[in-house]
Amino acid sequence: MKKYLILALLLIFSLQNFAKDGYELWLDYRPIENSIMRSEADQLFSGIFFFGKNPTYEAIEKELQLAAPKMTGKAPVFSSERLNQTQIWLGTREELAQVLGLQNQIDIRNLGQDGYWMGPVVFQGKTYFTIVGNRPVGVLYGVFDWLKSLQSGSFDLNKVKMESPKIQLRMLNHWDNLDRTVERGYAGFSIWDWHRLPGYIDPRYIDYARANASIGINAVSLTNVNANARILTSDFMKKAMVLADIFRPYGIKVFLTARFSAPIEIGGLKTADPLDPEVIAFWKKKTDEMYQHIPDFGGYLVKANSEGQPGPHEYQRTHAEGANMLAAALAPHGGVLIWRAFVYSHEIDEDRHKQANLEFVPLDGKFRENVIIQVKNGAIDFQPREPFHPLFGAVKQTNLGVEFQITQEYLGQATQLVFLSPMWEEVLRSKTFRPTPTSTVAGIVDGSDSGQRLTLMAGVSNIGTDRNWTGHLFGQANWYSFGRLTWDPYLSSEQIAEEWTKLTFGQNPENLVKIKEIMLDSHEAAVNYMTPLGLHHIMGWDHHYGPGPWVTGGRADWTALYYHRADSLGIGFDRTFTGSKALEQYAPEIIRAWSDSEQIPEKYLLWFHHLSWDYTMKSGKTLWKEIGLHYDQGVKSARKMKSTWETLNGAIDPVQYSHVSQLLEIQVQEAEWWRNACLLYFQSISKRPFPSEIEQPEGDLEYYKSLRFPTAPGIRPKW
Ligand code: BDP
Repeated sequence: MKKYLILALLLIFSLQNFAKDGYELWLDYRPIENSIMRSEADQLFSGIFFFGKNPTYEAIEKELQLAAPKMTGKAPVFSSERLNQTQIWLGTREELAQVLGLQNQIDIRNLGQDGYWMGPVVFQGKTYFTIVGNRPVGVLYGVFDWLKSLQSGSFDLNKVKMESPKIQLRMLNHWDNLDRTVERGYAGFSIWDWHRLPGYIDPRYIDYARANASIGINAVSLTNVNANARILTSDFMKKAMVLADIFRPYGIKVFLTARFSAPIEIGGLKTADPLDPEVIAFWKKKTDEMYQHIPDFGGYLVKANSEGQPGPHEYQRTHAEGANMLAAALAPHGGVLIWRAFVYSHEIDEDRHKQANLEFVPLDGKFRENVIIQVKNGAIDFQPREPFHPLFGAVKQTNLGVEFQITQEYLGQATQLVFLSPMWEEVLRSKTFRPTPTSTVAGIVDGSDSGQRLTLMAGVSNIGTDRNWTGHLFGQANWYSFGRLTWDPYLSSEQIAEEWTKLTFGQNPENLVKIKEIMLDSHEAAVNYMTPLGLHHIMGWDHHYGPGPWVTGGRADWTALYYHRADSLGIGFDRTFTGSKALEQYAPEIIRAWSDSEQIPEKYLLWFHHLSWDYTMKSGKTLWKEIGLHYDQGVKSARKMKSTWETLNGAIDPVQYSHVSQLLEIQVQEAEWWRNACLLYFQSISKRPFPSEIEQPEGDLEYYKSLRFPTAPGIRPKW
């Protein structure tokens, strides 16, 4: 009888889980597959004791109430006394010590503000599974980790696990406008419903906070870096305050983007000069008011003197003078000023690659302690692949954070499956050779090589109002993986892919192998069919979606022709000493290796070298032929991703299957579009015969040039 009951219950759970529309993300708790683990969980959920009371523990309680019935079929039991009925102890070290003097058994003082310890603790002959943090949020992180281990089948009741994040500010940057459009957003509109705030609380806000906390994200900037000063008015502060209140129990701090000209636009002043006393007073007053609403306000994120945004240069002041003025207003409240190094101005007649270093290296040592410079992973702009940004390693006394783009602006937007973790891993592991011979980007960003105390990793969000949050189901993997890397920038993409796949699709080992393979091949595939061998910025210049290697004109002529420099003789951007000399901005070890076309990794070849179409590659083939083969390989890989996915038909949830399957069909077509358009164009310039191994493209160049990409709200650039 009992057996039938269990079977019936399991059936109900599986039906409940049937139509997966993606809303639950990786927190889609399901019946625990392993029966031993299920009974362990069952027992643990039957007696949960909190050593304290606070909003974070309430959030944990709610999470357990949600998870336990889905995982074991039973509601969790919260005990009011800590011994008899209790199986799990949850609390901070201090709370545990007060009551039981346990601090010697569990020493977590080295785990910092957000770390946690989890494992069995024996007390008076009975074992309690214990999750301890230095602060309640550590306990929350531990609980999420524990739930994930149950969900992915890796939980071990007897194992002790200690974790602490390597980066302090683990942050999402929303490029969300106040009218709810999202710059470079492809998953609907902004989830911030400014119109109905502060009165109406969309349940999504809470689910958003849960999802972020479950992967360690602890900071969010709510608004577009192309900022609107209205966000700093009292009305909007009240709205932002509601979000901050919702996020606080989940350990998430709110930041806002500050428009440098706000003193003029909302302050009625004639200037925004950072050294003007009235301007200084405006920002101080604004900031004080902000902290009255949001006592733990994180700080401001600023894009200044870039792509037409206002900044200190209008007043002949430096980035440091601008940043420090805002930082001084934040400092008494413990706030942080994040200043972006993405500075593009068409007034300068220099290789765009060089601008950030030219402007920021001379300011090294001039920024206040609570300023951090947020640097994109590469010097151009979130291209499918970029060598690491030369600012990493070039400054000694400036806090540097890294900015990645989770939204796939240049990587197929929301139609393509591109797992970005391998790209981020490549950047984080890049050797900078400065400040020490073994330094890496990760080591600079986490402070271990640079010694900086304030650390930051930011990711431009890919989240919108789409039911599944990210448009493409696999966009969720990028959000997940960004969060995991902010916690530990040394994690491997393979491990992250494995975790996410288990949480999203379950533990079937065959499915796991296939899905992981698709994910781990996807970035290289996209690079191949879009911009192989160091090519970059050859997309349609306004939408940034499909190919546009023929595009010229526009701002400062920073369009495709400027970047690929293809002519009848050759292709590539010479950034060596015979060209723009951008390579000079890296460490001598890199300059030496990369200025030699034979030594530079081929993946960066045309980023730094202009070479003859007939240049001999490592394979012995000509450059022109290799370009062709790479494009073709990209298409082949996309097709393989699709055919591998097709073998999952019937093996995974049908809704998930069909969603991805349809998008992969589009991805294959788009890969062909990129390959054909780029190769036909480059052939028209190089006048070389089409490599015989490559599929001959359908249609001619004029046909590809005539294709138009429909623009949707939110994807139009600002300028
Ligand atoms: C570029 C985007 C543009 C952003 C800019 C930025 O095309 O929409 O405003 O970056 O990072 O990638 O500020």
